[in-house]
Amino acid sequence: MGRFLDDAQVAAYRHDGYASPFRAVPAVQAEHWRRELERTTGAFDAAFPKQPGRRYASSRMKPYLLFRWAAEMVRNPAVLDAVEDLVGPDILVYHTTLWWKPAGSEAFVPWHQDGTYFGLAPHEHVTAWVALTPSTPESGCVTILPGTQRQGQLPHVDKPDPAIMLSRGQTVAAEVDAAAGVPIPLQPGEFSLHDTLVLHGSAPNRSAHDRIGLGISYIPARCYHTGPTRLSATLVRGENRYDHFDLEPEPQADMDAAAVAAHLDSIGRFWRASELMPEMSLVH
Ligand SMILES: O=C(O)CCC(=O)C(=O)O
Repeated sequence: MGRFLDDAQVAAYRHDGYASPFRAVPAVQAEHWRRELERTTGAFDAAFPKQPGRRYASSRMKPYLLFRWAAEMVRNPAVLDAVEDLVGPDILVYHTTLWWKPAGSEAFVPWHQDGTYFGLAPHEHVTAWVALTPSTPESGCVTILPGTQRQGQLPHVDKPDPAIMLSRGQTVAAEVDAAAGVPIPLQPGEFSLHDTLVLHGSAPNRSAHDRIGLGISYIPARCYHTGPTRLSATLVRGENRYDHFDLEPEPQADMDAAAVAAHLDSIGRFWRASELMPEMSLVH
């Protein structure tokens, strides 16, 4: 018996490849995190400006290594209880992406499977998408193609398009029945869970407000990276009993020197891994 999800919810996740919505924190806490997010990412971007044509350690990747609000989010007890019901008690954060879709933006996410670009085995990774603003069909919420995880890993192609929020425009190469898509709306402080192989994407933001959420990639400690690079991850529950990853430190203060160094080290390992495994993406 689960600690957060009931048997029917676990069964629905296994069958459909997702489960939603669940509450992580009250809306007022989500609003506090959103304000902190805007303050801290602004400060980071000013201190470490993007250098065109060069790789840079974006605060949109693994923000939980830089900022206290994100460190708290990836350790949220309700989210971890739900993830534990799906993958067991030893849980690592492998990756995290800040999905910030500005008001009225054409940015979108094409149909894809997360597992394609993570270089992980077995395919047990779960994404928790935690909303910090309303995420609705109008604002371009995540849309799932239920049951598609049962097709296994599908081929993807790169489709360079500046409006695509994935680093290389990675898109599933198979025929997709978009009409079968199920939008998963969330209110601030709510979260959804989706399987690493379920096809999903999201449309442009047609609303007057930014749509912001944190996509947290949780893995059971038994998962390993299939490439030769030793990657790092954060232990958030249980034990790192398989030692497949070096453990990352928790930031003690926003963007302090140790946090910036740990973030750069972790992202740098991803860069190296992606060079050795070209199918990996840096962002997603
Ligand atoms: O936030 C989005 O629009 C896409 C999210 C996504 O692809 C993911 O969390 O895996």
